[in-house]
Amino acid sequence: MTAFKQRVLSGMQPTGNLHLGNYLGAMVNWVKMQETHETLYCVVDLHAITQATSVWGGPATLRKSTLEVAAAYIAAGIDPNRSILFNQSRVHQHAELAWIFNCVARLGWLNRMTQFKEKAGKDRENASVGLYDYPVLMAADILIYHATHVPVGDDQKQHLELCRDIAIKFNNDFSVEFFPITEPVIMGTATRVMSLRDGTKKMSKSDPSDLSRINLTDSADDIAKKIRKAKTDADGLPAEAEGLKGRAEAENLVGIYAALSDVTVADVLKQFGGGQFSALKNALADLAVAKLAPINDKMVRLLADPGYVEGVLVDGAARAAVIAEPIMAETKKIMGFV
Ligand code: AQP
Repeated sequence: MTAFKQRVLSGMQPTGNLHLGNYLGAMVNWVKMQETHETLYCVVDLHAITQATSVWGGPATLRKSTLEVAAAYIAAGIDPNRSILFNQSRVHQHAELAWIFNCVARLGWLNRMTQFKEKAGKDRENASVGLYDYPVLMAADILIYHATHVPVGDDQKQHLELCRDIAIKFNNDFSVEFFPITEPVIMGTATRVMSLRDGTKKMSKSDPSDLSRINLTDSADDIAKKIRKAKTDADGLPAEAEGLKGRAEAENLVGIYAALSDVTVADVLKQFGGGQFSALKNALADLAVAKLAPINDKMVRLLADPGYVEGVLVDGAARAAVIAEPIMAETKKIMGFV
């Protein structure tokens, strides 16, 4: 069995403000993994353009959002000296490997992807081919670095299974052990943060209601307002986690509190169980502001010097390409390209 270097890759789309779901589901783990792994984090701008131009906003917005997401990474604790931080479109091997993987992945595999069905909605015929192909590009993002671990939120589980299927098929087709079988890292108490307005929907950048999510750039007043208005049910908070079953909104608020304070759901219920939601909501608003305000302040300071942020991306892309180029060259050699 080939021993692969422990390497982490993950990314987020520059399609709007990052929110608490992106932060707790993925970024908190990204920061921790810098301690234990070689880490690469990218702003996945090629993924952003898979949606309608009205969603990603066109050239000026793409540029601005890419720098904002990169600034958010740094502000949340990604150290550009320790991690390789870059934007995907600067390293052309992502797109090159994606083409090869298009010829490895099977239509039947892609037809099962639930995120495409959700994002394409009823107007499926009008969705871009890129949106359909999104998981194949994601597999290329990961495997072009031979990444062994990918920290993501729970919603990305199916895409990571596809990435493993592509690696296995490539290795089998060419009788090699070239691509690693990547492990998803889905950890923490908030792997799926739900909308504050509807506990059955995940918190998402594209939800039309801004009240549904806490953005990393929200002011303290906005955060407090959104948490105060968060949907709950008529019962108070239970003393035990069992009592949260079937109560999606209550479970979500308790889970967010647990994740932000780095304690268990049981610990939160020890403190707030038996009481009304208002006590938990007040404490949660204070906690969210305490955690997010320093990130927001740092983002504002970083974005005052966009040249610095862009320089980080340019430097990161050069370092990423040093890893990607030989893996691309070897892939072509294995396949017989002259
Ligand atoms: N609600 C969530 N809870 C936990 N993790 C989440 N992630 C996203 N939403 C939640 C994780 O954040 C990472 C980056 O996601 P992305 O920006 O690439 O795209 P997404 O998953 O499509 O995020 P959104 O907010 O839902 O964007 P839109 O609305 O544009 O589709 C991933 O690791 C994801 O798991």
